[in-house]
Amino acid sequence: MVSVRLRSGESVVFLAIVCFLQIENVFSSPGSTLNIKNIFIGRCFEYEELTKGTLIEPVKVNCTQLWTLFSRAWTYKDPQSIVLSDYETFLEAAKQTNLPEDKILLWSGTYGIAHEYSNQRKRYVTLEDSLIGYLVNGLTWCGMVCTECDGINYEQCPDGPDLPREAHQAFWGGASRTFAKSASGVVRLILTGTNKDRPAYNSESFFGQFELPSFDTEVKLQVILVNFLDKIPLEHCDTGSLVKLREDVETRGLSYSCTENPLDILHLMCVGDPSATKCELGRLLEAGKSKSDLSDILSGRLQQRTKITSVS
Ligand code: N1C
Repeated sequence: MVSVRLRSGESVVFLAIVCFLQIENVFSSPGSTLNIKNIFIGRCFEYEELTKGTLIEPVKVNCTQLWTLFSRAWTYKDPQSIVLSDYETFLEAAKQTNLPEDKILLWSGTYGIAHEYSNQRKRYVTLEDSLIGYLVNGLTWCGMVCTECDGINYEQCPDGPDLPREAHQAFWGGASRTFAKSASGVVRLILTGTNKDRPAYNSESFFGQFELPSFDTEVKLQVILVNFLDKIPLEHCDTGSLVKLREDVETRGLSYSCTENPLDILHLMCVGDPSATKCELGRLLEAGKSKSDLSDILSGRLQQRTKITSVS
């Protein structure tokens, strides 16, 4: 405890600062999501319905039992003390071993575009599209040691940097490892070379630490390097951290390939921002294409023409 002696004017200022800091603290690290139990169990029942007509095989699980296993990992516990093995029983019970071959999509630093691309399990399947990820995606949870409560801290949960590394990584580390172990065939990984604050590949990321080391040796890793519209590409498939990724993948005996802004991803981004210079109209203009090319785009014949051009 810190004791500070203050004159009366100063004490008002001091109190104001303390109040401000406390409000800041509460807002910067919220407590567990209210009604987390109901949300979890509701999502679990909903998952059976959501996955109909998608790449996911029908799922039959005991939702209340899954909540019991999940909550047992962290309720009535100090969040600092949680380790990956605490979640193992839950992960084992909730894992899907029949995930579709060639359809797993991983991401690192590219959550948004990866989920647009996966299209709610219709095109690809991300961890958040699998049962384990879906149940808790976007939720906050942490426990507290208490006798007269439900063992859940709804006031405040420590931020990642306030936790020991193992506690911080416990859930998503275990979930990522479980997911990667079930992946087979071609596995896609979306990275970005346009973020000035982080390299495209970081061996300390969840991907680097938990997914890459967990792949079956038959897995073929296909990197999709996304250069976001109107951002300067800082890395390319054969430069920067992508070189290290290739080495790390090949050292594990896995096959590796990398493509930069493939057309399907580019078109997806252009849907949200059609006037960006990297979008088709801008690209054609930049390439000095004629006005008739532009009218082809408008009449929907672009793709056909592009295919013909690339063959000839
Ligand atoms: O550290 P990252 O990326 O490489 O982790 C992403 C990687 C994905 O392929 C996922 O399968 O690991 C899996 N994963 C999640 O699915 C996930 N959902 C939410 C890892 N982390 C996940 N989160 C939160 O995002 C988690 O709290 C962690 O801190 C970030 C990781 O994001 P990143 O650095 O962009």
